[in-house]
Amino acid sequence: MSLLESPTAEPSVAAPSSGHSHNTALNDWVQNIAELTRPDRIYWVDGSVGEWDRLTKEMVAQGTLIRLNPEWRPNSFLARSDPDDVARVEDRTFICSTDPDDAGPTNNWRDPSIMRLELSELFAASMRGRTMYVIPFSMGPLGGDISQLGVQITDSAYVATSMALMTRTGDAALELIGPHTPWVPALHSVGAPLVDEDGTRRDDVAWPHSETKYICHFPETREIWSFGSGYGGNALLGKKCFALRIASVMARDEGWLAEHMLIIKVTSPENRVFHLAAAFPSACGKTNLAMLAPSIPGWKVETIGDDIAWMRPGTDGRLRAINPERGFFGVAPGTGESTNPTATETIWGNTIFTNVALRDDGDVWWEGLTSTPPAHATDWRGNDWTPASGTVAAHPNSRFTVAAEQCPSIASEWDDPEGVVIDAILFGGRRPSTVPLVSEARSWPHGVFMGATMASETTAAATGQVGQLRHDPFAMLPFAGYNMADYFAHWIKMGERLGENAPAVFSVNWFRKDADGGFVWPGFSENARVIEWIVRRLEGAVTARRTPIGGLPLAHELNTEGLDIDPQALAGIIDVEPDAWRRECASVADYFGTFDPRRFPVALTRELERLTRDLG
Ligand code: GTP
Ligand code: SPV
Ligand code: MN
Repeated sequence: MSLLESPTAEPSVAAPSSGHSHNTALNDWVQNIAELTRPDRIYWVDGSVGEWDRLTKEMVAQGTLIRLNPEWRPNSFLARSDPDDVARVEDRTFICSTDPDDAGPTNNWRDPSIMRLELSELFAASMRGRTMYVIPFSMGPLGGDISQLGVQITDSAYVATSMALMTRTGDAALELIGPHTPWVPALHSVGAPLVDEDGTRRDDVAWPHSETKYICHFPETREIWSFGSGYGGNALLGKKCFALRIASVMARDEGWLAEHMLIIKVTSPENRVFHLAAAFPSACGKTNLAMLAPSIPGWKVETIGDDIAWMRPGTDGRLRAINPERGFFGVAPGTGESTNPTATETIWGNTIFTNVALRDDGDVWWEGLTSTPPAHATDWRGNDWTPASGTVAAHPNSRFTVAAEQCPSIASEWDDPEGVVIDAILFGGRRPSTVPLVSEARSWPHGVFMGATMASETTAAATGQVGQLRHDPFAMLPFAGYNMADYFAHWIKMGERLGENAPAVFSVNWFRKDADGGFVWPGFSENARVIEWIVRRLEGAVTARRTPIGGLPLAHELNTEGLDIDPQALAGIIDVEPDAWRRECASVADYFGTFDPRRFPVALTRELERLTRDLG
């Protein structure tokens, strides 16, 4: 049966393949949402290959997807979004806790009962003429102790197929939701009904969305309501909404961590294995580091996750991490043979591309994929494009969506429900000045200070100005589901609980610029040299020069063999500039002052006092 076949007047609640859930609350929720949103039909996603084929065919017929030339890119598709729906909308993202102080000064807050009313009005009849997809999913390996279950309702087939790549969806997840199993309801509508109040039917467009957008989280009842956008983190609700905003609240309550971090497995030339987690803000290099192909001989990096880490102390008292996702939603521009060959291999096929350019031969292209652009292409808006056009061919936040299994560097442990033991945590952002290439925290509270004082230049991953330096603590500014001061306190507490077993903490910065505005550090595969120094520190094999800001490498202990970098330039990025750091302290003091002192951990105030004093 065609999914978008002839409409019926009343929603039919018969599930085509999977039948209903064993969970009454889930069945009731689906029924209630159908009554509210009034879709033409309800479809329970089963997660089968046949379903993928059917849905993608439907979307090609509808104009939402363009099938790429299978010779170059089998079973792959291009979607072009509406130009007004291209990234996360932070100013439309809300934490709806009863007490506004529980959302804190870094989040937008709405009263939950008022928001619920407003959303109910927006969602009323919002799916008329459309299919309502019910997507059971697991964040994390199916049945794992650290994993969590959710169900997304959406009226977008693009979202349904993307969820199938990004999470473990379908019957297998549905089966795990027993009569008393907790699950997170995640409701999504693009907010573009095909039938009006008066019954007038209109044709669908390639990328339906609404001018009115709301990405709402109810931390106390663990619910997500997202309206009006079909793009990325706004719409794939397992990702930022669940795995970060809602999960961070669960983690606070239950004593674990839900973080905006990649996870890698590093094997040294001596065959010793280490696992690192790293928090960098959006579009600041997580996918690149997660898929690092080291430039230095003997080192191996394997991928466990590229965006989110859930970390919990294990029975042995050590911190264990899983990647709750099943795929990558990676930034396309800047991803190419020279920067991230592993990613270009990963996306050989079975990939959904969004807002990249279309080559005349039916393959995709974006800035940085190849050094020579195609002579002619169709840009992300669907217009003719040539290198002389003076515009970008791919949107700066264009993305690829692909299953993690396709990544040639995926670690065998990536699917292990027990997770991996984390040896070190890295914090980094785009800092053109001040912050050195790498430094080591002297203690857990100092490491939490490094995370809390992170700042980074904004990127195209969110709507708004690009290139503005802003505080982005733990790379979680847009993703913490509760008061950031409480979040800092939770990190301090986790360190107390982990004690001796707490991972080491480092700050890294690939983005220092010289006077001409060029990057000082070559980055990408050369970042392996910094990883080597970090691992050698874990082994106690190299020295960290003690400075007020933390432990810095000695130039001769950083492996620069075969590296083309001016020694003086390198010395400049592994040093402390006292004046710049004094200004940093002033900015951090102002920033810390924005939090409620009753919630703000005194350990961080002490760290700032110590740094200020030590700088003299
Ligand atoms: P989200 O998926 O948005 O959370 O971001 P991410 O951190 O995974 O972003 P990603 O790794 O895709 O970042 C891509 C951008 O970072 C591209 O513009 C890259 O060129 C740039 N980038 C990544 N690594 C480096 C590096 O080592 N040096 C420099 N200069 N740029 C880098
Ligand atoms: C980010 O912005 O950090 C992303 C992309 O990972 S999105 O899923 O759109 O939030
Ligand atoms: Mn991200």
